[in-house]
Amino acid sequence: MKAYETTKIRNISLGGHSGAGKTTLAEALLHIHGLVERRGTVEAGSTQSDYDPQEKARKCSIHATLLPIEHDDFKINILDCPGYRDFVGEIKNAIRISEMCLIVVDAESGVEVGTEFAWDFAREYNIPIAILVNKMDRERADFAAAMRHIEEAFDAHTVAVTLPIGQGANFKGIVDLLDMKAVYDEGGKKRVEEIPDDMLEQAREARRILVEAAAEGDDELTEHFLENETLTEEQLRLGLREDLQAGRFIPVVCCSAEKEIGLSGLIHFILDECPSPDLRGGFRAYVQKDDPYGEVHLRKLDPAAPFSGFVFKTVNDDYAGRLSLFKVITGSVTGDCPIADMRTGNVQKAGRVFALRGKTQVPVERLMTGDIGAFAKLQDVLTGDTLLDPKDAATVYEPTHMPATTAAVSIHAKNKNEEDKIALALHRLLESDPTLHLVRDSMLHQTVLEGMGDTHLDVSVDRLKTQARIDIVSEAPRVQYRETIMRPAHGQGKYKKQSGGRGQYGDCHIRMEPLPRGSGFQFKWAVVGGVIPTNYQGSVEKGIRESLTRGILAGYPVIDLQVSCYDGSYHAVDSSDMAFQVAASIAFKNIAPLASPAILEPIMKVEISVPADYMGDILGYLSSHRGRISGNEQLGRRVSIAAEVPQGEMTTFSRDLRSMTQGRSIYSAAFAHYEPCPPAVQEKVIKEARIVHGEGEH
Ligand SMILES: Nc1nc2c(ncn2[C@@H]2O[C@H](COP(=O)(O)OP(=O)(O)O)[C@@H](O)[C@H]2O)c(=O)[nH]1
Ligand SMILES: [Mg+2]
Repeated sequence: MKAYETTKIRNISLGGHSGAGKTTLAEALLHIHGLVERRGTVEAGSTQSDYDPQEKARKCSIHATLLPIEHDDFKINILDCPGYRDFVGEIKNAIRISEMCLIVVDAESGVEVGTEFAWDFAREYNIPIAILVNKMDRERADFAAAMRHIEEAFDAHTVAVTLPIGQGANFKGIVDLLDMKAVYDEGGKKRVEEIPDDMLEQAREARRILVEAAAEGDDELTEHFLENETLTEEQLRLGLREDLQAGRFIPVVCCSAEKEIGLSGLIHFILDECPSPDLRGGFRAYVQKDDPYGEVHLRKLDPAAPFSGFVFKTVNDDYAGRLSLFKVITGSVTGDCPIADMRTGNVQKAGRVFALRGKTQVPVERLMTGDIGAFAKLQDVLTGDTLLDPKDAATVYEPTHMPATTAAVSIHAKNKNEEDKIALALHRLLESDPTLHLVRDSMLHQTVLEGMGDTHLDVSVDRLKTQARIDIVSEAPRVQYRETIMRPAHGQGKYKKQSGGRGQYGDCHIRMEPLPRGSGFQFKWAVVGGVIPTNYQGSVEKGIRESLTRGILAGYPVIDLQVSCYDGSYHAVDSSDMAFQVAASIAFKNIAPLASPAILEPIMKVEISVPADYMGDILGYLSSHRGRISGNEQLGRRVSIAAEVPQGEMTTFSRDLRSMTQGRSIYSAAFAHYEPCPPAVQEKVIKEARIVHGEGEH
């Protein structure tokens, strides 16, 4: 593939709800450009975009896939995104590096949850939004209704750029309002005609609205429009592009991806109105001063500057090896360039640079500013990294913001001897997915994988199984309970052994007292008159601390208490560090049961955002899961509910919430504090702990 100048590049992300037809559209665009001989389908798992075995099996997109198309003198980089919020890592990065997010909407269903978050992600990074109403061939397709729906849902001003000729089974083509022609796509051949008579009036009115909208944002254009009641073609294009970039209105086009109707109108719109990368405001980079990760500015996409790039995706599998997908932010790059990674400080030769089309590696001479491609086998490069020409070592691009994890699963090898095979596969998995986090919980003998939802974790565990080639068991993680005492108690612990040779002697009296929540542990040395020499203070404390980790009732760490040692005795010859440690732990074992030990459960602070209609269901669910509502707030059509919920009640939270709200919920959960649990829960925890610890100690 030849090198494309920045002004000839268009980067489009396809966002929107799962099932809206993004992948089908991408495939259709490849097809009409002769890039696939036979068009694949999502159902058969034969598209260029959904090439991953899991995408084929699940019949939906999991990855953002790069699919470049060459059209006339232009290169259009399509980024086909998944539609499920679980894959937010892929979606956000792809939208962020594009210059326009084309949100695909199903002509029958209108705005759905996936439409909403694609919108939010694009807005967060100031990426221009356009809407494509797809499936115009469907029986109940209604272009005007879809436009109204979008206006209402987003309180946005929409303007049609193409109009459908016929709807449903009669959908034959589109009116391209940019040049006022009727365009019929037939088997990849486009036929341009005059607008049919019965649509002329409607088309003129739509064109008038389009021109008026284009004239609005710019004084010079407004003036010209008021004088002449129209704009020149050049002014129209300029005005529309500026409006699109400023978000003043949302252009809407229509098509049937399945029937390949309306695609040339879409391409015309992309080439004319989507900003080329040099027209973008810039790419978020840290200002390099005292705090190198503080303030952020927009760095212009400047072809004259030395090379810099942003890694938005890492592929790490047996088939492709390691690929770092990146966007060129400044300058240009070839395989001969030395590359510095700003996170590690490593400098290495780029090696191979290519464009990717799905999984196919397409050789390129050079990637210019704004273009998107991949490096093969760069060492230690991760998603979010900044790659630079070492001469320009002063830029770090800001990694894309990701939401907090909302789901967790504990994993282990079915066969205990294969545990180390998981480790390597896990490492590769975590490297390729910045939205996955690993928590090793040695106390509860569990490895916990945290992610963006149950589907995300499902997919990740499946990948792990394939890569490690072993059987992996995944289950709800065990809850991190704690223990404490509810009232003071005191008593003695004595360790004495005198059977031949040197003996052992330690003796201490301790008092245990509860402390307020959040205090942790305090040790106090209150021995007077040297009944225990102070050099054994550390030994007593150590013995107590060790006992705390072993728990009282169920083996969970004991917190929020003070232990003081106030009396005891020693033996000049037999006393030792060891003997006092043992004596202290004996004391703890004797006294703790007298101090009303109790189990503490972690309470999570949860924030849930759902469409207002679901509020009643959510409140009901929370109260049946021992949740306490601390507030709710109406924000547009959604409500945000704040609550405190015991973590033990949240094992199926993500799944339940999704099914209650048809996936329209977003939530975050973070640890807040510990609280004693109700007696019934305490009993259950103690019973379960016997099983766990019996297993763990084997
Ligand atoms: N009738 C009709 N079906 C379509 C159209 N576009 C996509 N589909 C179907 O909608 C389903 C979901 O499409 P897909 O491309 O996977 O959607 P994505 O999740 O947005 O990528 C598939 O069964 C497609 O065949 C269209 O224009 N018309
Ligand atoms: Mg898809």
